[in-house]
Amino acid sequence: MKIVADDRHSAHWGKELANGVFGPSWEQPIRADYVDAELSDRGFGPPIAPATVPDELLGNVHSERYVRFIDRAWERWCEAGREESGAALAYCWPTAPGSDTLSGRYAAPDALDIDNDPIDLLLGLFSFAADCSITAHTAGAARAAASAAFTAANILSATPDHPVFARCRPPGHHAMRESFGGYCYFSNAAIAAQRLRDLGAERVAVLDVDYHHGNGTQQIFYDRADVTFASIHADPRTDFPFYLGYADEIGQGPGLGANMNLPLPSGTVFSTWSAALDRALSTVAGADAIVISLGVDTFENDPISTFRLTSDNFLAMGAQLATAGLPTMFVMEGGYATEAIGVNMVNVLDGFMNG
Ligand code: SP5
Ligand code: ZN
Repeated sequence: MKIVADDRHSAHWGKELANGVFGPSWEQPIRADYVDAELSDRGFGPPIAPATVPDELLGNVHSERYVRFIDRAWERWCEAGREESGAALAYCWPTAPGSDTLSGRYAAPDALDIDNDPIDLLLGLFSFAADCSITAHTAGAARAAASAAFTAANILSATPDHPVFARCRPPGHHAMRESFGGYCYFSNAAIAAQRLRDLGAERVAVLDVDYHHGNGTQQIFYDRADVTFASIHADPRTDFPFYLGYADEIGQGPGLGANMNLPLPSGTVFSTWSAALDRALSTVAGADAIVISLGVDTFENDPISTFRLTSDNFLAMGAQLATAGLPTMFVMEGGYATEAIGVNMVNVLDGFMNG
């Protein structure tokens, strides 16, 4: 397996509002260090350095103004005299009943001035959750993660028989077309899927096994038939991101039938989870390539999750994923039991290769 990774993530450590307290995020730099160490210990690598994701691809999967916002947000926050806070967080969102939203007053691509409109207006418009903030080094890290996913897609396209792992940090699957949240800024998996399409794959599948629903990936491809999205996750009635991820979200327009959500209850163990994976695999069958959004926050000791997968279960997960028999790349998503994240993440890759 080929590995794509670099160290530009390391200076990004956001703050999150959790249980009423604004403090260091669960999504911390050491997560990547544990994964890198385990990869090296178990003979994966050495890592390939990413090529730079083109602005055109970022602006296609997201939008030009959103990308500019992510690039400029910290500077705009500092212009407002708030550097000492350490993290830029929204406080007012366009969600109150009757508010104009991105589909209304601000929908036109040039309806906003990213360099002059109030930073609080922009933060509210371009985010959906207070678990996610922007620091001095967020844009650089998010661009590096997107670049790793982009590069992994390039490699997979050139050598489809060789699986690739993009060790992305920050993660991406919650990032929507024009909205950050859930520790995610750019949709790494969507960038990889779009890149695979651009390089000639006619149908791409994204399979999301993170504990949380991949609301961003779903939204980006919701009306498209060329990218199938399937996700196994905690019931959004009980878990983040709460408002998307229900089983009746099946795509729309040309994409009708190309979106599958498999929400599972709190306390789910691997036998149940694995049966859901069989259903997901049946819908991605026939794709030309598959992008797996690999979060290991389904682990029994994850501090923010309730599923009960064991470290051994991740080996079996990898072996089961391999039964799809498709050109496969992985992008790293969540997992917050930091000392176990390396073993759990690499167990999936090991099970995929050797299971
Ligand atoms: C990529 C990814 O996995 N993002 C997850 C973002 C979840 N953020 C909200 C976490 C709230 C956790 N509260 C649970 C308290 C359990 N004691
Ligand atoms: Zn997650």
